[in-house]
Amino acid sequence: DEIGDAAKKLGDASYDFAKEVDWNNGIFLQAPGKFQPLKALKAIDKMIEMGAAADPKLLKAAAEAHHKAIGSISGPNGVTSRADWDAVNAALGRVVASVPKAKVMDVYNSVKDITDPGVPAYMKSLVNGADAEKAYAGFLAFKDVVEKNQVTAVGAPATVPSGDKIGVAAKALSDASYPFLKEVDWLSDVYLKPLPDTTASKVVKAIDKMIVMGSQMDGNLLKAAAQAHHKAIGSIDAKGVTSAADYEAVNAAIGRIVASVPKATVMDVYNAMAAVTDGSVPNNMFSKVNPLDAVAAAKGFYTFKDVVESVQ
Ligand code: CLA
Ligand code: PID
Ligand code: PID
Ligand code: PID
Ligand code: PID
Ligand code: PID
Ligand code: PID
Repeated sequence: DEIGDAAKKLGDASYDFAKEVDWNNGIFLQAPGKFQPLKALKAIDKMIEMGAAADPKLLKAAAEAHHKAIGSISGPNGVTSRADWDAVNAALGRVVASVPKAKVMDVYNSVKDITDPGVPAYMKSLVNGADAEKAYAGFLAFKDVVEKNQVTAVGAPATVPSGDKIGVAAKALSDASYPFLKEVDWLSDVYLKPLPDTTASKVVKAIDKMIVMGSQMDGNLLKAAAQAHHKAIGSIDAKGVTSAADYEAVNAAIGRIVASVPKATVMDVYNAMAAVTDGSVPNNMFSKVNPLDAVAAAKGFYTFKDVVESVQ
């Protein structure tokens, strides 16, 4: 297709730059400017809306392309192969073309709102400047091809199941865990701290397991889960906590996407995350809330998972 052909040209223009970026740099975990969690959540919300509007088949293909690209990472900078670089660009171009232009510009503008204007120039200073310019020129040409192939209207929303076993179980889970949820500090910057005693190349392998799980999920249910998160963001209070009803809808939606993949795929994520997460991390989270409420939430979760497993 046209976007695939354009991605090859984009690769010619941008792979030198890709090789020069230090993808393992811990700096990418930092906020791109002042830490403003509620404004950052707005930007994430725009991405969630764009994801919810995207064609599920093309999202799945993009996740598969990322998984393949992680498999060809080499060298100290963590760069993928030229062929996989092109395949990721093509896949993302197709995802972008599957949503109306305004959805994409909403993401761009909201990310710009939380980005210090000095950040792009600083990023450029870490690579060969001429190669960055060449890559950007390639991107500008690529985006014209994407725009030419872009849809003008959002597709149908997801169909949301109701009255299913997971929906019923989500009510009990949410009742058991909402007190705990309200005690978590959602506006903390602790979630942007590096995980102790691990490396970017190890973490990317754990993220790869999530990408694989995402690529196997039912596309309609994933879209529904994104919609539920968008709605939940709309009901947060000053501390970032969503309403009890929206929390319940999120739990139900996540339970359904978990049930849509095999158990082993879920356990691969759990085991890979456990391998890069030092025990001090959950202990630290636990120390900041009422322990009885956390234990009640955990108990609710272990009951919920049996229902999920029963329809998995
Ligand atoms: Mg989420 C999970 C935040 C958008 C899909 N997500 C998580 C949690 C974290 C989070 C709270 C990971 C850390 C953890 O396990 O803590 N998500 C989060 C934010 C946003 C977001 C802030 C931004 C809007 N997510 C989002 C979107 C999607 C997902 C758009 C796609 C639709 N997310 C998704 C999945 C999963 C998460 C599939 C998980 O499996 C993971 C998770 O929650 O695993 C348990 C602990 C979790 C909480 C504090 C949340 C309440 C959880 C339960 C139900 C009760 C608590 C049990 C216990 C006390 C702690 C867990 C024990 C552990 C051994 C499992
Ligand atoms: C400017 C001035 C003009 C010239 C110009 C110009 C530049 C415009 C630009 C630009 C626009 C632009 C847009 C970019 C957009 C990037 C969007 C990224 C989206 C990320 C998402 C992430 C996610 C996920 C995902 C799916 C999940 C949800 C999420 C489901 C259902 C200024 C040059 C024209 C770069 C969507 C993918 C996993 C949140 O206009 O004079 O330069 O760049 O998890 O959804 O699972
Ligand atoms: C524009 C203007 C509007 C019209 C419009 C428009 C277009 C927007 C577009 C577009 C946005 C867009 C985004 C694209 C992004 C491509 C990103 C590619 C990333 C590839 C990576 C590969 C890799 C890896 C990997 C992980 C490794 C690092 C790597 C570690 C730690 C402008 C049309 C709406 C195409 C990251 C995955 C293996 C490098 O908005 O008027 O057209 O395209 O190895 O990580 O090792
Ligand atoms: C300039 C002037 C214009 C021309 C121009 C220009 C240049 C702009 C530039 C540039 C922008 C730019 C941006 C870059 C962005 C790279 C982003 C990389 C992200 C990598 C990540 C990696 C990671 C992980 C991971 C998970 C870990 C955390 C991490 C945990 C818990 C100035 C040329 C347009 C290069 C996210 C995935 C392993 C961090 O605008 O005239 O030149 O470059 O380890 O999670 O550990
Ligand atoms: C233990 C011991 C036994 C008792 C036991 C026990 C506990 C097991 C547990 C547990 C397992 C477990 C699993 C959990 C899994 C969480 C999985 C999260 C996945 C996140 C994803 C994120 C993403 C996306 C997304 C879609 C995108 C891709 C991504 C597309 C196409 C130890 C109690 C049984 C918590 C997939 C969603 C946006 C990457 O076994 O004695 O306690 O928890 O962006 O895909 O867009
Ligand atoms: C298990 C054992 C295997 C069988 C199995 C199994 C099950 C795994 C499961 C499962 C995993 C799982 C995960 C669930 C996660 C739910 C997470 C809910 C999160 C809700 C949030 C709500 C909110 C917001 C929001 C953003 C705000 C904060 C909030 C800020 C900055 C165990 C079946 C495979 C259910 C985060 C979105 C508005 C709080 O593996 O043998 O069954 O379920 O307001 O952000 O303010
Ligand atoms: C313990 C012992 C067992 C019993 C047990 C137990 C407890 C475990 C616990 C617990 C685990 C736990 C985990 C918690 C996790 C919370 C995760 C929250 C994530 C929030 C995010 C928010 C954000 C943003 C956002 C984007 C911004 C950055 C942020 C930028 C660029 C010990 C009870 C099982 C609570 C990610 C989205 C706005 C950070 O196991 O016997 O008790 O709690 O602002 O992006 O700024």
